[in-house]
Amino acid sequence: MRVYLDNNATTKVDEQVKVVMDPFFCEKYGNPNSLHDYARETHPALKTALEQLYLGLNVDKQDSIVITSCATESNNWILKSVYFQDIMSGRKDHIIVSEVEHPSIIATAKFLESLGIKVSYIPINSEGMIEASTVADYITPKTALVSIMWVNNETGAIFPVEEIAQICLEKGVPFHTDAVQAIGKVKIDLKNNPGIKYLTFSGHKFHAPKGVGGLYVRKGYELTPLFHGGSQMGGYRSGTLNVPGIVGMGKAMELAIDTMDFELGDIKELRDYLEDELLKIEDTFVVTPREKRVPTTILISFRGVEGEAMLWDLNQAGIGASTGSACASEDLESNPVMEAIGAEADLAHTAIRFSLSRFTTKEEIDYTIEVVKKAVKRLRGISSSYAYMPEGEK
Ligand code: C6P
Repeated sequence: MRVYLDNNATTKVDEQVKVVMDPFFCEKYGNPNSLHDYARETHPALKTALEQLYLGLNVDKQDSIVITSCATESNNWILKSVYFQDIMSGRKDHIIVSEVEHPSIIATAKFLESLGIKVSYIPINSEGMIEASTVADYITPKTALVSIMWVNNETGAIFPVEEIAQICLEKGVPFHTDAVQAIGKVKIDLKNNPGIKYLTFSGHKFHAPKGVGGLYVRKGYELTPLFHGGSQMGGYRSGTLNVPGIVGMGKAMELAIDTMDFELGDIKELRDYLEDELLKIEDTFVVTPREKRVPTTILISFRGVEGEAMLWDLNQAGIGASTGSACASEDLESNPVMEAIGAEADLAHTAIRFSLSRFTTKEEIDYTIEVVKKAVKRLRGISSSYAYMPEGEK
């Protein structure tokens, strides 16, 4: 049996998404910016896709959604744009991010730090959560941007983004949120959250293909153009449009929103069942309480079991999971969220992330439970550190 439980890394393209994309490869392949019918026949589908994106995020018509290639691009862009606009001019000198943002925010913030700007990294508490009031303490008159993710990709923790956005609004500081893991899992309503000035999303996290994402920009909030050389995306991001990708992402957004309540109930049931069964294994821990997480994710630690060793056993049995963010999976470092909450080093190395989707089945979860139980037993049996651990700590 093969079981895919790494949906926070990427998702399978929904068949319904593939169907709407298909005509734009070999039939309607014109460049939308050309002046003939090949071009014009792409326009209705592009218009529909943008409408689907606007509707999905409840975006005001006056605001913009700029299509990008992925969330890494959108996140880099917004931070560097703020640098060009507000920091190089000398008006501001400071940005705020959380210490558990995705590497595309953390590494960009560190790069900007190397150029001389001040960066504050907001800590998480012992449950892996950010407290909105903490953010207020870090804001200064020189703060150019606050950027906090909506849902953490490692734990699934839902951060109090609407509250943080309101604080930023009151203090007059632009707020950006990386909503990559929130689409289709949390209700997003940009019309009614005026504090959110920028928002990042990525198609492949909600059953659209890889290679297409977006950056929402509220009216009146400027962006420095990313690519110069053409008129696409209002001149902000030149380059021929990825028509099939955009069309697919629009459809995927529509499906994610239309089916959200219904599907999340089903997924939650499966996730809770998996979590309950795995927590029956002794010395097993989950950091963030369920009610503070999206219903698709579990980050779980089995004391005495190296995360990478567990992944190996799971993979041998046909199960795809992860030790955390796919972008950091090759460095064999401990899980950054576990580190940030101050977990002991040996526990931080044991975290495994299971992330479900609308395609996960009960049979797959039953099989996963069986495989994990066997793997924990086997790996603890050969773990010298677990064998010598005092009974009280086992
Ligand atoms: N996180 C994970 O395994 P791209 O691939 O560039 O569209 O997405 C980057 C990204 C940005 N923000 C968040 C919160 C994310 O989760 C991701 C992707 C994957 O957790 C791959 S590293």
